[in-house]
Amino acid sequence: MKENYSHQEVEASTQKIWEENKSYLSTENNYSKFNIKQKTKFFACSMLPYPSGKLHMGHVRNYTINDVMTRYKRMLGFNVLMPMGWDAFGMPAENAAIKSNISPAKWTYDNISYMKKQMKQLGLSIDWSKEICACDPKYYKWNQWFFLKMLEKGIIYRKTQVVNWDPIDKTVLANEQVIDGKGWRSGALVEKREIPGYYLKITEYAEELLYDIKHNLKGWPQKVLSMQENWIGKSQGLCFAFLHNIQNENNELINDGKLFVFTTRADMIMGVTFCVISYEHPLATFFSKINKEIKLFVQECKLGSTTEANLLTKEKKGINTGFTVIHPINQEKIELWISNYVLMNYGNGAVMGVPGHDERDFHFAKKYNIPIKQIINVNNKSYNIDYWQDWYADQNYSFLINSGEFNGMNSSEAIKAVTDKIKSFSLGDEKTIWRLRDWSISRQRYWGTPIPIIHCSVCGEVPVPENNLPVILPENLIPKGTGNPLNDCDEFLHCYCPKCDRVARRETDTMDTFVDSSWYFMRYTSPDCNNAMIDKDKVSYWMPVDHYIGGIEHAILHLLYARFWTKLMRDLNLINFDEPFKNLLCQGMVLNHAYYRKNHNGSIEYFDPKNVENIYDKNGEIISTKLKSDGSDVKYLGITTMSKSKNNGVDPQSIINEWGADTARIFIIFASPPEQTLEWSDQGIEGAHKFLNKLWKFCYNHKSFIDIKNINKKNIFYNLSDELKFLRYEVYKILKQVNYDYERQQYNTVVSSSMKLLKFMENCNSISHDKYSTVITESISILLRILFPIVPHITYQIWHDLHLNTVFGDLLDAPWPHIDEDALLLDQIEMIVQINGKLRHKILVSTNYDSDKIKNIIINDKNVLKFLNGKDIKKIILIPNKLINIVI
Ligand code: ANZ
Ligand code: ZN
Repeated sequence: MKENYSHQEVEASTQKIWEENKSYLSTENNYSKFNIKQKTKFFACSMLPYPSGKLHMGHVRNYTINDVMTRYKRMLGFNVLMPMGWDAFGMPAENAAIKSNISPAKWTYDNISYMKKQMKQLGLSIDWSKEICACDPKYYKWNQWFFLKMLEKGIIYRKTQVVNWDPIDKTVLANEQVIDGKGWRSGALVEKREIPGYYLKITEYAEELLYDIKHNLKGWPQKVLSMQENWIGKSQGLCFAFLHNIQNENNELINDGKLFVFTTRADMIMGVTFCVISYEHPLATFFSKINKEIKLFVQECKLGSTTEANLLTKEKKGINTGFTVIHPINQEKIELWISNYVLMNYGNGAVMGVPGHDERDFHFAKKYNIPIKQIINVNNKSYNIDYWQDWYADQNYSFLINSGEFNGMNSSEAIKAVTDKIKSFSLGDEKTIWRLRDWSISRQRYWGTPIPIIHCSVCGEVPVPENNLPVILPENLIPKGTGNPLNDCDEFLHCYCPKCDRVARRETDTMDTFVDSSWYFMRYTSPDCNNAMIDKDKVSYWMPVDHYIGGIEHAILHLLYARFWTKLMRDLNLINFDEPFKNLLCQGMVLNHAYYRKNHNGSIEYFDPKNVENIYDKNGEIISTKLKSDGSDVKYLGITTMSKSKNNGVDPQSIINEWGADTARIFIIFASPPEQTLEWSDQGIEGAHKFLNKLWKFCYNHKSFIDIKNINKKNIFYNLSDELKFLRYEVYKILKQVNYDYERQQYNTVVSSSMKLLKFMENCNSISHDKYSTVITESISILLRILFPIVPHITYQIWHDLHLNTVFGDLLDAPWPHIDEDALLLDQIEMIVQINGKLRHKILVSTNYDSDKIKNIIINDKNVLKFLNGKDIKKIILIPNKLINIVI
């Protein structure tokens, strides 16, 4: 063993050994060495990265957590799999191509090879034989195959979709490319266009997706489950009609004279003072034909983005149509309004306005002077029309007033009574509606899976025959930002109709990249399978994923689509389980300080924290911050997510180079529990490195004590000194805690426990005792094993150098240490040592000792002596089995 720890040497040589031994190659037939029983599989998987260029700290954190989990499980005897792949299709590659004039393919493959190298340097236990890449035809062929199957089954259908159209660049924009209603590149006012696209019927699975959230995802964070539940948004209510006699140009009643609305609060029907329709409602379309003002209003509403989120935050505007509809219970005339707060594609695109008790309606009515009517009451609360109070919408303690025959009813009684009445008039019925929409999978982009469709002038849209798959995406095109370059690529466009053999045109839309990420984790189990989407045996061996790890930003769409896709594959008999991920861990964000300065022209410039110096006051509070280069002032923004835009990212590569992968890993693991945010700290990195140095040094200094002959002998640990007994007691107490923490993924406290353990070992003075070697060998072997999942290189090297593999085998598969219950059965007890009433120390003493002996031990203890500092002891008070107070 070398005297000094060199992370470069250690990491390079251990990584080489693992590479040569193919240490992370997984198989489905992994029998334990020691018995014939097959090992239990454990599949832990990180959300696959987008190959953006180089790893960022968020990646490093994600994969380190994954790696720690996998290595730990492997030592417990599980047959583990940790794969990796690339979410290699998507827009950033196109944007990079526009900027630097290289093809998205080249850009992507270069990034992949760099990031893969970085992952290897991190010492991740990835089985690279399972690697998949979304832009590889070997992979996306099966997106296409599955598309055809879904089309056959009627799960995929074609309809028009509204898209953002940039009239200058003549291209469709993604929502994130629309900034303040303008195209990101051209600055042109974005228009809405209707074009055809393919949809997947996820709504047909809404009920099951919801059911499984409630019953079959016990290993998921509650927060993610609620987000998914809200997204699916099951809503039960009453759909009913207000009658009217509004007629179109041809004197025909519009919609048969019925304005249908959907409400979840039928109990409030007597509070209706107006109705509101969406500006896209057929009635609104008619009104804008006959009324100029309405026409202008509708046009104004149409501008801007198409997303629901944007609509919800927009200022609520309305216009009175001048028409009325009839209230179904009291026959009163009700004003009809148009507003941008009603969504056309939810419910009926029309609502009943109850301004007395719905907050949105309340503000709308106040803005436009529409009457407000109180119809529900809560005892002892007084209603004031001037401002909104939350109890106005109360459903638990309220009862109806001013509601005729429904007066005095509580909410649920009234909902039932109103519903029955409406039904008896044949004006409506109970209805369940969903927020979830079918999944639009067509993208008017180049860098994605080509949709396997051929357009024939005679036969229409014809699916590409299965045996002609894959439809290969040309890799040499360079998008210019003015539309999909496939549209100009004759080689790609030109084809023959599979039905009639006429010259035809290939579809140029590609698939949403969420398709790629909806099933890649299954493909990991058989990435080379070329006659099927997945190898049935292998997928049924490995799936479901035992632990899925990734960012909370994917809590909704990616995870919902992956769950849906799994159910589709099940219904095609490809797999036989319902849910893809048993457990889910969403790791927290990585944060760093951020500094900025407002420049003369008003722009904000952010500075890399590396280049900024903090000036502290006596209490350690920052008083000013300056640029190191020229001492000029910059402002401190606070701690925030590491990001390019704030210039506060820390490049993992520089940390690996300077401090080593193990330091980076242990810092990240130690800094906070996986689910919580992690604050970057340079001192933290230094501290982590110091600890690894200490570990190395301790092991180096004890190499001559290593006693591999006796370590496995039965009954070796008797006749120990008290101190050695205490040490073993501490070792096993810590091991017990560590086991518990590993199981609940509380890895940060595994690190603090390891630090504590090393301290105990360092403080043990029984070097001359004849059992010291055995006890210290045992302690070292346990410490190295509990640290191995976190810092695999240094521990692997030491393990090897101390020849511990000759007793326990290779550290990768070394058996996890068993708890020696005897070591925990201490005939000793922990006593608190106070000096002048202040807690100064804790000490373990034998329960057999009398008080004189205990006093004697305590006043001679190194730590206590430090506090006594040579002063005379006036009195010693001893409370047996508890406490000793020394008065000086
Ligand atoms: C009157 C009312 C009073 C309502 C009240 C709610 C609360 P959830 O639960 O999310 O499904 N609504 C119906 N269709 C709408 C549309 N297309 N655009 C905007 N809002 C619409 O919401 C259902 C409620 O949202 C419905 O019940 C309706 O307003 C409104 F105190 O009717 B409610
Ligand atoms: Zn044809």
